[in-house]
Amino acid sequence: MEMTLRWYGSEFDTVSLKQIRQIAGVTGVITTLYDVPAGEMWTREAIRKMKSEVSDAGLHISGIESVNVHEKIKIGASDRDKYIENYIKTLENLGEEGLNLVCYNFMPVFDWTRSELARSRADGSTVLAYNQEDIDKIVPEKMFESIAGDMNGTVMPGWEPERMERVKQLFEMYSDIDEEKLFANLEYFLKAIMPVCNKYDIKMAIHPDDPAWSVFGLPRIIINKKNILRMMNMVDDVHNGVTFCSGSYGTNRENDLPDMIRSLEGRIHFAHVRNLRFNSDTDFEEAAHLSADGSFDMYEIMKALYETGFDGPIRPDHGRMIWDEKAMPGYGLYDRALGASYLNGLWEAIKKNNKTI
Ligand SMILES: [Mn+2]
Repeated sequence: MEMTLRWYGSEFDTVSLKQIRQIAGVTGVITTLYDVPAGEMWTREAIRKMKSEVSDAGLHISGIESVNVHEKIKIGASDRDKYIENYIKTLENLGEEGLNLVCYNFMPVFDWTRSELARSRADGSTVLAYNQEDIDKIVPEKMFESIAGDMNGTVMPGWEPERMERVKQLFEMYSDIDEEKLFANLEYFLKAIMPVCNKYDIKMAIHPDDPAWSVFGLPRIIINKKNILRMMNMVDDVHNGVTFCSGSYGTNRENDLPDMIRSLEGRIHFAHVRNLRFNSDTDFEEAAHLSADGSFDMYEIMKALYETGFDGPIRPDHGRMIWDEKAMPGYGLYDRALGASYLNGLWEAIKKNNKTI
């Protein structure tokens, strides 16, 4: 296991590499070329520049999150091959540069959905939150406007203004796409990229849908154990793997997180570990990483990862906004640093316990 932090690049992130370097036990970053639109090829020059900036700061790139999949690939449009070709070239360039972990998602239109980006908690911190009744009142095309005021002046991943301008059109594109079609389009995409993944040993790690159910009537497939195992069997190659995100799978309380981890042994290449606090079945907020602050048993999650031999990068996922920090919601320095330290502590204890048995 390697502890990492997500970093959006010096142009976009409020957190610096220097700060990340000072979190004990964090040795790598998970990053991306944030300004390259989905569907365009990543050049070797741009990848090399990103790599050297990170290594100059005494860190290294542990994985890419994300190389976004163009909507035409997800809907299976007649011109999807052109976008898949660009994706393959991007993977080839990443492979040539020695980067071989790629997180991506296959969620229609919205990367993730929350009803609030800055809900106040009793201790004065703010967190991202989800309330189904509030979401049901939102018109999708107005989603961006409804949350824009809480972004602290940052650009939110998955909520780029260009994308939001096209929301209506995107919804129309998905009008005849159901879960089966989405599965078929994912299979087509995976089969097309597996040869380059095998050549460069690139581990693809699909991120679950967040929340893990259909939102605004759009199909969602990466939501539970049954579906993720279906996907693993559909293209049975170790390079077709998973980003295990506890906070996303955990939105559905029927998902038994440690059991899911055990059922995916060998196929989890990357882990996002965070906690949620449920206030009711239809309302949750992103808690501190500590088990006691939320609804998950973080020890059992880390233990399942340990016991299945997980050896990829982990990152504390979203954190609370604390100590008056102004940052991209969920991606401040302070609470993620606390999360990394806590998860490292759990891991050390589990590891040492295992040795004495
Ligand atoms: Mn995640």
